[in-house]
Amino acid sequence: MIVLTGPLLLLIERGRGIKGPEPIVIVTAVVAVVVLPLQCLALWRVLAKQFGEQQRLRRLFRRIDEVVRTGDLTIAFQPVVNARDMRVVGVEALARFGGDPLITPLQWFTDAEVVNRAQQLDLLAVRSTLSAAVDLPPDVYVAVNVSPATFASTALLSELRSTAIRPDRLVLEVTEHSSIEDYAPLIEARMRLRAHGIRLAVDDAGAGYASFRHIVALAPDIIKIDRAIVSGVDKDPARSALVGAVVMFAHGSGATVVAEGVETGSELDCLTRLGVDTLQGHLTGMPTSAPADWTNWGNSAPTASSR
Ligand code: G
Ligand code: MN
Repeated sequence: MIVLTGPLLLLIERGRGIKGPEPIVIVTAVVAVVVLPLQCLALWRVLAKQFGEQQRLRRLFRRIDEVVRTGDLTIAFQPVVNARDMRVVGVEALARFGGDPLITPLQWFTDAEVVNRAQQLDLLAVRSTLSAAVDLPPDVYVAVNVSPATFASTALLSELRSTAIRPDRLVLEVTEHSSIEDYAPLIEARMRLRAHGIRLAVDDAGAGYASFRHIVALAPDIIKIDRAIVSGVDKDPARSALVGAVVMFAHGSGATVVAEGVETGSELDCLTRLGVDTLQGHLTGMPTSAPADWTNWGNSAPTASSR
C-alpha cells in the first residue's frame, strides 16, 4: 500500500502546483518497485510449474522404464465361465504391479502412454501372460488386453508366435481409449491375426469407449459387455433391454457375448435368461495369480461361489 500511495500522493501534489519529481520519474519508480517484481514472481511461478511437471514426467518415465526393463509384473487370471453349465471356457489375464498400491493397473497403462512406453508395457504383459499360461489347463482360452496401437503393430504377432500356446487359444481384448480416426490398420491387423487363428474381443462394450462404430468396424469374435451395464441388470429394464439387444446383434454377426463384472446370483439368472453365452465376475471367479487355483479350471466348475 505504502509503495502505491507514495507515488499517488506525489502526483496529487504536482497537480496542486506543489513541485516534486517529474511524472516520468514517478512512473519509472512505480514500474521498478511494483510491476517488475510482480512480473518476476509470475515468471518464477511459470518456471517452477514447468520444472515440477518435468520432474513428474521424469519420475513417471523411471517407474515405467524400470518395469519394462526388469519385467517385474505379475499376471492374475480371472475365469470366464459358460452360462449354461458354469464350466471355465477361458481366462482373462490381468496385469498386477508391485510398489504403490494406490496406482491401479489401469493407471499404469495410462502413465505408460504419457511417457511413450505404452507398446512396451503392453508387450511385456503379453509376454508375461504367455509364459504364465503354460500352467493353465490346455482347454481354456487365454485373453489378454492390448491397446488398439499395439493390436495394429507387427511386434505383437511375433510375440504371439514365439509361444507354446496354440494360437487358436489366444484372444486379444481391444478397447477404444480415444476416438479411432482410421480403422484400416486395425482391420489389416485383424486379418493377419485371424489367419493364424487368433481371436479378437471388443472390451468394455457399452462403457462409452467401445462405440457401436468400433464394434461394427472390428467385427469381433467376442463382445464383452462392460460391468457398468451388467451391474444391476436384474433390476433395470433399460439395462436388460440393452444386454438383450447386444446378444441379438452378436449372435446375428457370429460373435459370442461375455458379461463382465457379474456379482450376484440374480444378475447371473437374468443374464442367462437374456442369452448371454459366458460370464466373468467376482461371483463366478476372482482373479488369482496362484497357479494352484488355475489347475481346478480344466473341465470343472470354477469356484465354490458359482452354482
Ligand atoms: O476393462 P477390463 O474389463 O479389462 O477390466 C477388468 C477389471 O475388472 C480387473 O481389474 C478386474 O479385477 C475387475 N473385475 C473383474 N470382475 C469384477 C467384478 O465382478 N466386480 C468388480 N467390481 N470388478 C471386477
Ligand atoms: Mn479386459
